Amino acid sequence: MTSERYNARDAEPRWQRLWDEQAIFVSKNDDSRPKYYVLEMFPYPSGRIHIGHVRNYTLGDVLARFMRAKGFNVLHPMGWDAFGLPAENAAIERKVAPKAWTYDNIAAMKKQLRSIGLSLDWSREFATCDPSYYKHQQKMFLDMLGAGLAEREKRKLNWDPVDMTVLANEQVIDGRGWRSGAVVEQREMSQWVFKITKYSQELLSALDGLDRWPDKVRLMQRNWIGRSEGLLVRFALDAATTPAGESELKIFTTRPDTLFGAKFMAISADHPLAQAAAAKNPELAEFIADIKKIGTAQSIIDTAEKQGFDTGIRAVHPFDPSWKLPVYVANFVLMEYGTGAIFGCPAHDQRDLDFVNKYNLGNTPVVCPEGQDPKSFVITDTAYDGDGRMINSRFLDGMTIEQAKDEVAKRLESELRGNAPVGERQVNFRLRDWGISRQRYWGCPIPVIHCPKCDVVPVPDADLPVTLPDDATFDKPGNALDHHPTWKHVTCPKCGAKAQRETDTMDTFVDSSWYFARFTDPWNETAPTTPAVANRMLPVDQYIGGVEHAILHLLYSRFFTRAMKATGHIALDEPFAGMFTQGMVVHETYQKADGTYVQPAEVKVEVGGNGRRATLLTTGEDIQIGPIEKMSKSKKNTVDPDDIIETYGADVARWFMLSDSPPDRDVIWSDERVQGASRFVQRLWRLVNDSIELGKAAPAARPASFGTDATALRKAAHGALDKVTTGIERLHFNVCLAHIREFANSFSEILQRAGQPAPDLAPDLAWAIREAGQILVQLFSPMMPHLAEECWQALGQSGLVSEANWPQIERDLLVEDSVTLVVQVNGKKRGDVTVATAAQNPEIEAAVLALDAVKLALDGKPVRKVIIVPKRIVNVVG
Ligand code: ANZ
Ligand code: ZN
Repeated sequence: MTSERYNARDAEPRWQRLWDEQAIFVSKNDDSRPKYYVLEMFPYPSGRIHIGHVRNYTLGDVLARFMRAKGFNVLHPMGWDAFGLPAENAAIERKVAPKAWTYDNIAAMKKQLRSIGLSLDWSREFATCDPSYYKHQQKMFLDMLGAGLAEREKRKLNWDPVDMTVLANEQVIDGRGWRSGAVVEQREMSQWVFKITKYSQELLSALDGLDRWPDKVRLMQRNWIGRSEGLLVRFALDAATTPAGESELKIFTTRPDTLFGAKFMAISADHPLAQAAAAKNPELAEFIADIKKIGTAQSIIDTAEKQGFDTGIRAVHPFDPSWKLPVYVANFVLMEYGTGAIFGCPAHDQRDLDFVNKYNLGNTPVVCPEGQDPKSFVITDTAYDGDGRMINSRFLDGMTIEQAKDEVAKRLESELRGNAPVGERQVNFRLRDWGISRQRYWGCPIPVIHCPKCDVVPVPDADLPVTLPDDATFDKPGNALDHHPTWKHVTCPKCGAKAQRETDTMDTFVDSSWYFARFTDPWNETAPTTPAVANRMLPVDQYIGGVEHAILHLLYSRFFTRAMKATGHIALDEPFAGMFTQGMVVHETYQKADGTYVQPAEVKVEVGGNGRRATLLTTGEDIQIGPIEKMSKSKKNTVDPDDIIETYGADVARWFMLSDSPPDRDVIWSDERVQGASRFVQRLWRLVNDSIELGKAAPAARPASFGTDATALRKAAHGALDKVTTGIERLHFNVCLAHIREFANSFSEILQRAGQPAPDLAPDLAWAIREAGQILVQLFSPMMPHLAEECWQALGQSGLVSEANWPQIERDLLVEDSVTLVVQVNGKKRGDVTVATAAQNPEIEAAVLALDAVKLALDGKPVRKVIIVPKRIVNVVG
């Protein structure tokens, strides 16, 4: 029996080195076994791995190790999402070059990742800021330009009038520039966009086929794409009221049924009619300038107070020439959606209701909920958007909403004004084309040249990549590429005239929209992918990442895959066959009396009579235990993976991450639980070593038959094997861990019994013990690979457990050979009985009637009937 403790600090680096030397996690593209591609969202090289990464990569690693053991050619690569603003901020604040900062961070984080013991194929590593990566991205941009999937478009941007620079949405804080504090303006500028809207319907429809994606993620994507079926309606304008004789206003509505509840019309500040009216009305012009100041972020627009300005223009109701509606310019109407104009029906739309309540325009309900008396149905502060029957709506009265929608559409479609119908059915999508231009240095340069004669000229393939200059300076606000003295000055590849490079770089979401494809053949220098390889290795079988990327990253990747297909780089539509969103790691917060936060490491938490109490380690002062929140620097409730690994080892960190909650839920970090995991590691180590002692007596050949103890142990082992196997396949890792614990418990009980008095163990039991030891080690090897290797070696196995095949389940051992039935007398429970599974009814009946509890309950009365519900209940009727 071993008295030695398992020493993770010694063992973990040793096994990591060995895995590395033997390159066992490197997958070969010409491997003939079936492939399995596991991918976790690659990290941004911020400088340090955080605990969320540890969880994310551990989840993927368990699956990767398991699938490898199941005989798949597992592709499990890692890289770096390396472009982005923080590197530029570091350059501004700390005077380090973005490139040096980024690669230093990568080196540091790679070292940390290695210490977790992940089974990654590092031979495929790249960073998106490597010119050897973005070169291909530039090529694909040009291919997309050729295919009409990339275009120039005028877009509104946040403009900082003091710093004279464009700002990203996150650089606009409360309507002001983050550095200058100046009120941000909106400016129209030419931007590069990817034509994702060409795929709106397809991206929507294909969601139905993604049955291994979380429903909530699919729903989020559906809402983001936002398909609505509605009606375009041309409202006539009262020409006497329009600024330049305009005669109609086109609106888009999804609720044509509510037309008789209309109280006003509203147009966007950018609508041509608003612009024309403002030209003649300085007050309106001022109003428009005002509402445009709030930035382009949708969230701001959605939450801003509703504001409007009556233009004096009057529109005519399409079903009643005598009915005039005022036309407002309103801050909640966007030019980018529909036609940039609406009719407002306050009774059935909350925004419209807030608006009319502010401007006293009143409301008329036109849909009455079932069971409600139309005469008494009034709307005050809450719009009614539910089902019902039409009221106050002339020829629509009594219809359902659907019937009314259809009736209005039919009438307006067949009514002509000029030569065109007044109404036209239309499908609209919320999804906008993807603006990819960023006025930033640290991104992938957009490979075009602007020539005064030839306009936009693609950079010739031979000149790719367009690389970033290393000597950019960051002492001025704005785009360092633009400031660079020489970089942008080039000659036109077409006509030789003096020309300028595009100084915009691509949105970093572009970088992450195809990295999964590049991993399939990162060595190809001449093309982004090797289609034959990419088509075989893709799609990613299981993608794992945070739900914060559920919309944009996944949608962009789905689009980009289609664009790559259209330009011949790949032959599939959907990049991720399985998607899993993991929960966060959360932790209690600790605050001093003055409200400042302190780190968990600085606090001592004790459990006493009146609950948990915390004090500061240094001074002993009382600390308030706050709510459990997502780990964040500002709340100081973070734990550093390095510290945990240093103190307990990677296996403990991994086990803890997997044990406490289902992987899609948040897990609460708890030191006590981590210590529990640490104790469990030692227990397993002892258990395996004890089993080695006892298993020594085992014969080499499998015994012909097994006694009771041996069979019980084998059932426990194979039962656990069965449950852990299906558990891992379903990513129910916490359940797997519970089964491993349970098996370890029964294993140790049997060992204790077997080991106590009898030194000469029965050969069949010794054999079963040896088998159980091997199964146990293999079961926890995906979760705690270092401990597993150490045990595997101790078991005398040749080779690595990381390379061993998953154990074969013996299905006969899974069959339960006895069942327990509830025994009732006259419907009341009196006990239970355990019988052989194969037992026939007369046998069961006899066993039940022999029970003392049954005899007692019958109290001498004769038995009239015995009803047996197979495998569940026996009811004795007396
Ligand atoms: C009248 C109406 C009555 C509306 C009612 C809604 C409820 P979805 O479903 O998202 O497509 N709308 C149209 N264009 C708009 C724009 N550019 N900016 C802001 N709002 C706009 O939404 C369609 C509805 O949003 C349209 O239907 C329109 O208001 C509004 F009881 O028309 B509705
Ligand atoms: Zn030219």
